[in-house]
Amino acid sequence: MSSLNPFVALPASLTAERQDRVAILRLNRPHKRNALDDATVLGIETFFSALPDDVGAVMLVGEGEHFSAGLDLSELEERDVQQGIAHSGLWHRAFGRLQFGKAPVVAVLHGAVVGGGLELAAAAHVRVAERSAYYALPEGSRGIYVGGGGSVRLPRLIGLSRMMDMMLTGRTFSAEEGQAMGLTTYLVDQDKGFAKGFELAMRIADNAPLTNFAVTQALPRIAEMEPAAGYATEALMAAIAQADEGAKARLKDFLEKRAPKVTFT
Ligand code: 1HE
Repeated sequence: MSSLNPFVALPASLTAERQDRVAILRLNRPHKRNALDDATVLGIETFFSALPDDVGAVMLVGEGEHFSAGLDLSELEERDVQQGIAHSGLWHRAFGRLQFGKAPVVAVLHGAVVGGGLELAAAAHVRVAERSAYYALPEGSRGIYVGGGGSVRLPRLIGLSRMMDMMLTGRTFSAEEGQAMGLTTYLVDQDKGFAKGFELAMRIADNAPLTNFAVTQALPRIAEMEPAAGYATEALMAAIAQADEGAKARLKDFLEKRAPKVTFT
């Protein structure tokens, strides 16, 4: 392990380290169940803004028994409308940096993944759940509303009706239910999440950078386009990716039998 970037100062609630080409960002406020205060959200923005070029993937994990208890409710002071908009904007900026940053992000979820913690997880590109994970949007019962991009990202992940159900009834979904509804794409036993997440992050870091760019930056935008614009953008992205020297070398490796075949395990 080596220090990620000595020039970036992170708040005490976040720690960053590096293993190979994978950067690991850890929510490290377990005594507050990794509740997200302003300093932590700003730190997330700083971390993803300053990611070194040679980092190929990021892992996002939570220290302690829970991934994150969401918004730090003790900071919910009296805000006027203008301040409320600015606060939500801070979250949007930080999670946008994560989603549209330099490297794909694998989130490993366990314990409570609730409110803003679920919004944070939803901004990642791949989600791995341990069996202890559970998901809720308790904003309804707190008299507030999601503010970290949940209205945009969560209906696309789990469907509008499920999100409405979660917010109106305070319903909690289990790790198995989250997996079945597409909130996560890997479900592993307790304490196996880090190893699975790291294995996936290493594989992602090995991809051609242009392909990772296409998947994380172009694909979600193309998916939102009207089909004719989507096909045209896809054609451009495909042509750019395949013209890359790295892609040509990978194809040559396969055709000359040096690259692994697709396997099913
Ligand atoms: C907190 C927070 C928090 C814990 N803000 N301090 N989120 C919620 O409504 C979830 C609120 N939290 C909980 O329901 C529970 O804490 C948990 C289920 C996550 C964990 O339970 P447990 O029994 O392991 O821990 P605990 O005893 O409840 O909490 C330990 C400490 O963390 C305690 O502080 P202490 O000083 O008494 O030790 C708690 O007060 C503190 N803590 N969660 C502040 N969230 C951009 S808008 C997003 C809107 C939202 O995210 S709303 C959802 C808020």
